[in-house]
Amino acid sequence: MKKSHPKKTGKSTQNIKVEALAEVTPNPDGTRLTTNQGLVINDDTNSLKGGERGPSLLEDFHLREKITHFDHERIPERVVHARGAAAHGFFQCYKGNSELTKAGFLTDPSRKTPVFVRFSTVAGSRGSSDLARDVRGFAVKFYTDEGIFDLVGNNIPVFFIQDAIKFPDFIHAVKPEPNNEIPQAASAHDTFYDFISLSPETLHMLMWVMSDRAIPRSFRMIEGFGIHTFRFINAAGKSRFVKFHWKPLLGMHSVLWDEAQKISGTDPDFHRRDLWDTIANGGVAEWEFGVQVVEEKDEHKFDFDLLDPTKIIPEEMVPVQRIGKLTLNRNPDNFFAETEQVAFHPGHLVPGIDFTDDPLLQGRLFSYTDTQLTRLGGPNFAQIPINRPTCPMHNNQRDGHMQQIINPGDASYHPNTVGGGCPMQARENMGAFVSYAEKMNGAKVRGKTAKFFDHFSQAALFFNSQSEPEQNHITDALTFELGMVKRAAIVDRMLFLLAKIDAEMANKIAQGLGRVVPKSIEGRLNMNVGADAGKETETKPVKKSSFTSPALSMANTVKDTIKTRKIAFLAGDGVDEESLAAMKKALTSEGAIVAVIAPHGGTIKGSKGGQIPVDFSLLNAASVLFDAVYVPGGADSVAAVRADAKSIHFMNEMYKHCKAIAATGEGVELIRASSIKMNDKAKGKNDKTDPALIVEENGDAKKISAKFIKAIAQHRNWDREKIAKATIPA
Ligand code: HDE
Repeated sequence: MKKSHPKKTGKSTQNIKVEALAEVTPNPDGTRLTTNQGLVINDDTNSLKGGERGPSLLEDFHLREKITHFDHERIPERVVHARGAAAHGFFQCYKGNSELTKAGFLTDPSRKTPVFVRFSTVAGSRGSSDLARDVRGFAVKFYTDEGIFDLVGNNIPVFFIQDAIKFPDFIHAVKPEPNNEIPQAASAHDTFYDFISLSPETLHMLMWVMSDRAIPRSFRMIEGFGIHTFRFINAAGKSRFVKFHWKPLLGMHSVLWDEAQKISGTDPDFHRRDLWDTIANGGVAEWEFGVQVVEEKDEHKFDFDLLDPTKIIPEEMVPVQRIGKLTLNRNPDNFFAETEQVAFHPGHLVPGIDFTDDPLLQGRLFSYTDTQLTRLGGPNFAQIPINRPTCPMHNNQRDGHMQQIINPGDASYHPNTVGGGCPMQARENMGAFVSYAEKMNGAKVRGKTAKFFDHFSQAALFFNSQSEPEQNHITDALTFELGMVKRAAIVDRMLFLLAKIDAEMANKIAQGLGRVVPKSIEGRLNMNVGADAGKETETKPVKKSSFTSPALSMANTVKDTIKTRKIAFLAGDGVDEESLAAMKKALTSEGAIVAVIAPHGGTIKGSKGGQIPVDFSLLNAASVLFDAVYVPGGADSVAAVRADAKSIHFMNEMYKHCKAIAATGEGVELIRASSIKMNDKAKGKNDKTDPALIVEENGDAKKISAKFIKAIAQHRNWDREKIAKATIPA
């Protein structure tokens, strides 16, 4: 039977049926197996030997070629952002923005610019878990008609440090400790907090990294930021400052730390798989592109310096204008060739966009090419298919390792007459990039302006702008992380600094650690004898501001859709078939994905005699991989599910992680059997009504599906957190 190759089916990895995976033929289109020289191979499984039981022969060129290639299959992993996942798609602007910029891809709404986007964690190795508490890289390669534009950003709008010269120190501090390479993909260790506590400029970003943003539900549900202030230049040569934003159409959502840790065990590829499966199943991941624009004349009107990457421009001060949309709709064909070999660079610009003198950005402009030379083996990495511009490319660069271009002709220099003057320079009005003629004057110094030294105002702004559950999560995260730090002096320095951001938060953390917030940190300032000595603000009181920024809280994000949410149905033989089908229809018609989880794999029998396919057995399933759970009725079904105590654990965890839970008919019994406190007269309990706990003992799924959908769209019912902490076992 003719079977198709898995690449062509585009099937997802988790929702895939076993039959579909079996549809692999080693030779789908009749090609012959050959050596790298094109020689057709007759036997790829036996090496050439001197007799059937004799030694392998050196002469076996096929064996040698195959093994040599294998020996060199790995390249150095990225020194940061090693673990990633990527997808192809396109960008389109909503309208012409020619007043702002002359960049073609932002001024011509009819253009669909191809993009390749790579998401990543920062600290972990290639094989680490997706759910590390970490920043997420959000790097976008635009293949524009004017050349490659890379927007190499993160999901947090500020960075830890203000100057590139500190980057190696910072990364050494956060990476596993050098003597034992522990811990992997975790900031909860001494060297990280040693550095943080001695570098108060890191505190604003620390608040973000301790917030829920660092443990996202999905790459598709994170924001993205260019971080640095860039410039837009229009055709008339007018320059404005600009900050870049990506706003996810599904809103921003996160998991709890307890979940993150468990997902790291049950599915360390959770984010990769989520992106892959969404696209493989015909879905898309979408963001709106936003810009905050500041006129040049307003450069100095803020309390912070626009060149300081540890500061945001609050959206309430300068609104984000949404000017286009990014759609990811195609999975890579080959992880190594595309996701691993893609080389981003913040210096890949197109006319209409330019740099500022942000000292972090300036250092990055050197680093990215430098790292690719080692990582991709030489200067010709721009010729790797994923890195090639889609517009014409001609210059006089020649040779080098792995040169792919056969350049004809005898002129490889400029200026020339031998080659007819080609390739020729172009004028600015012919589409050439010309650097913005920014005025520069100043002494050659190592230093920065006074505004760079306020390290606390925006850290406090971020904390004060969070909802109560978000603030609790930050406090818990810091208590957890500092609880892993062994040296008391480091913890004390941290407590002292955190108290400058919010005294109550610091006291709670201190309490959790069994310590008190110190009143001073003797000796700290003396350590800095450089140009910054005595200028840091950590000993000065922080002005408490009443200004908060609602845009900083995830509580205010989009909560109107259940698209691509994964809903678990717990069912066994004898399940109320009608309710199961009705709930499935209601959820899937809103774009959710339903998975039937049963005591055994294969199929289960419905109450009406139907056969219902099982997606996961209880053995393979874990609550943390789903957004919500529904337990349909059917006495036998519920009894079968309940017979495996994992189902009780499943329900308890769903509740503990504040997810939507629904049950109809006998399904309600499974909730009663768990530790969930229900608004349940039968049990004599009458707790506050929980909008995400939806039970209907005497009705079917149709009665409650609308309520269930609404609860799932809310993502979580955080109000439940305290009661769950007190009542649900770990
Ligand atoms: Fe990077 N960064 N970075 N970075 N960065 C790299 O480049 C570096 C910074 C970011 O998916 C490396 O090709 C320095 C800020 C992303 O391939 C390296 C400094 C932001 C990615 C490098 C920074 C980023 C990288 C490692 C301080 C957000 C992954 C491999 C001066 C705006 C790109 C590579 C991908 C990767 C250096 C700071 C984002 C070593 C020196 C700030 C998303 O060149």
